[in-house]
Amino acid sequence: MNVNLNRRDFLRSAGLGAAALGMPGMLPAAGKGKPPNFVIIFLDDSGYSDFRPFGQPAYPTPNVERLASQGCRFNNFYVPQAVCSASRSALLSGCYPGRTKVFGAHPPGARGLDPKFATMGEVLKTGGYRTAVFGKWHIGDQPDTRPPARGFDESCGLMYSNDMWEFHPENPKAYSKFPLHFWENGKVKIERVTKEHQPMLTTWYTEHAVDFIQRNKSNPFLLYVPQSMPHVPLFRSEKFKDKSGAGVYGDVMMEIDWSVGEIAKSLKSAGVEDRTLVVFTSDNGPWISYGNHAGKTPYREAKGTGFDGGTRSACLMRYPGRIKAGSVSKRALCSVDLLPTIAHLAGAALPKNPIDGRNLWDLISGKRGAVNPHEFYPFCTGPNFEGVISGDGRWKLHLPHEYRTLVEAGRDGAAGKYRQAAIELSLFDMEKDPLETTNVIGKFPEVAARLKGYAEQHKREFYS
Ligand SMILES: [Ca+2]
Repeated sequence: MNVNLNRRDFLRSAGLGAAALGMPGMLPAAGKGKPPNFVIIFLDDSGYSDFRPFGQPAYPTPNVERLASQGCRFNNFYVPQAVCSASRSALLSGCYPGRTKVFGAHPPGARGLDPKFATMGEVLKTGGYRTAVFGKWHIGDQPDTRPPARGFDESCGLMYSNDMWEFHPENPKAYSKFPLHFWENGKVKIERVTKEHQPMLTTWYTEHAVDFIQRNKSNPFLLYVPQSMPHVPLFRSEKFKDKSGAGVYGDVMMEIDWSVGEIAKSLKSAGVEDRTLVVFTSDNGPWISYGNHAGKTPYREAKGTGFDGGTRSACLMRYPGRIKAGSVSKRALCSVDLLPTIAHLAGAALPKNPIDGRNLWDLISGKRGAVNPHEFYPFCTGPNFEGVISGDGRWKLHLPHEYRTLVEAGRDGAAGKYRQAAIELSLFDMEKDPLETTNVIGKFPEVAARLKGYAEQHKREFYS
């Protein structure tokens, strides 16, 4: 067999593609039993240190801790851009922002991810899965780009960020033109989301998730829960009001932790816990401009930059019997890899369009000797390509670029102030210097040259 054949080519050449067979889900990679379920809990703007065991926040997060003790904690998980729409479309399409041209955070009414790029929902539906998204979509707000058109059987939530409404702290006039709708299955359920509705978002998404699991225990499913929180404006329901003793942010995180626990309980009571891969992570780092309404990261800078404070997210994966309980991985991986990895586990055919992610199941499951097949991962902010990280996570090269850095944080829901700063061509040794403080380009010119070559290749392919 030609070793250059990818899985899709192989399935096609062997006449075994699920779609070609017309018999979905016939090739579970597990090789035995029913194909696995997938639950992806994707937070919005949560900081790397917001949950134990990644940090030591001043509020309890027992359910996330339990998930960590039952699965693997990935310390070097990256998103290719630390902004909402770009990060979500990378997760759901397996493609870098440079390929899809989904950059930044899209305003209400935006087209979003071009339907020529298949979503994880479409991939798994072809594989015979039931699919649902309960939460914040933000990769398209047109009839052909909302969840029902993009491979999700069931959906509810917001089409964009919960601050894109009449009370936006910096731009209320622009956003008040668009009432913030709450959608359910392709229809507007709440015409204008108010301050009375926002506190219920986490609860509503959770209730839908729990119900979806119970109704789908006998067939394979994909459940995507992109929580609106802890994106500002922060809201929590009555049951968590003043519960944390650590302010509104602490209450919000306790409610998200509760949601994780409810979903875990539902998987257990449905009897599907052992054949479900649960992924828990965030679309990007904390929005530190909001001060006491933002999370925390130990890394440099934060949301909206190409530094690790923006692009490195705390990530947990649990798959009993397949991923070692209580393990820790320092291997680099990226959100674009989840689509092909999940397709592999489901025995579903990859999209027809080219993708950038790779099946990393060997690396994720801790197989001895597994290597990351990526030579590099690119990172960008908005439409600006900013550099690459080596596939082993050791080295990070910043091309010269500008970035925003905090001058003064806001408080209690008010935004703070940024200024523009600039970084020259810089190489960081991420093992010795994960905080990106010391440019070692003079010491490792050959490493820098190799990474610069990758960066030029990526730039030629997607940004010229
Ligand atoms: Ca976000």
